[in-house]
Amino acid sequence: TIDVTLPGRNAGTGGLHPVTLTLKRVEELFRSIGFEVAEGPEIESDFYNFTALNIPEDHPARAMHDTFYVDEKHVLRTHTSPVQVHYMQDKTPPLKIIAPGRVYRVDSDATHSPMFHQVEGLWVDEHISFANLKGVVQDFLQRFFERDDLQVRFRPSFFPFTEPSAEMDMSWNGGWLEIGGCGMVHPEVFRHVGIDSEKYRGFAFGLGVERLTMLRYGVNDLRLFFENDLRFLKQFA
Ligand code: TYR
Repeated sequence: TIDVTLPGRNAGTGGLHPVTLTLKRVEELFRSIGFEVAEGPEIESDFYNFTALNIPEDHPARAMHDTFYVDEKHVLRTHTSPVQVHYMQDKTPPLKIIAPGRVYRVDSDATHSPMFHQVEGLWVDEHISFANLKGVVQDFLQRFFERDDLQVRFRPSFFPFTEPSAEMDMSWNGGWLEIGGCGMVHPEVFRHVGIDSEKYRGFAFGLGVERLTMLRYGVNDLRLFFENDLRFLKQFA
């Protein structure tokens, strides 16, 4: 017989993965200052992942990327920067986007995973300068970590698709931590997508999403995000 008066069993509700929580927060913060969210494919042609970003065949920067090849002409994207290329091909400036998503590299240890997430940023308009880049990144990080005193530091660096290029550090526990790369969009990238580099300039940046998540929640091993251990995941739900 069935006792219809018995209380029902609890249906277990799921929770969101900490990386998903970070992505949602990043999108919300950038949306609030006028950025749109763009997406691109995870399997890219060589052209979008490299060539259009001013990384021609035989360029040493290709070796740095530890690329997973799908076939001779296609790769698992090694960064979210190819979304810049798709977006600039499809639209006309002004452009103001972030592009969050999965990226892949042949790499695996406590601080590297073969699949991880980046958020790309791109703002192209007639009078965009490096000062805008600094302002946007600092404002974002201060709001993301809810710390008005958070400082950002830009160190000269090199990326083929930006000139000048910089690495971004933020102040953390009395020291500095690297959180991504950035720079002013290289004229050669504009040329590949048919944007007039005499008229327009832009900045771009790429941030590591797992990195932001580890800092925000005090997680010290990247692998925890991908082991699907409920004892770990339940702490964020
Ligand atoms: N794509 C670079 C990487 O994955 C990060 C980056 C992104 C650097 C945009 C500069 C830039 O403008 O290492």
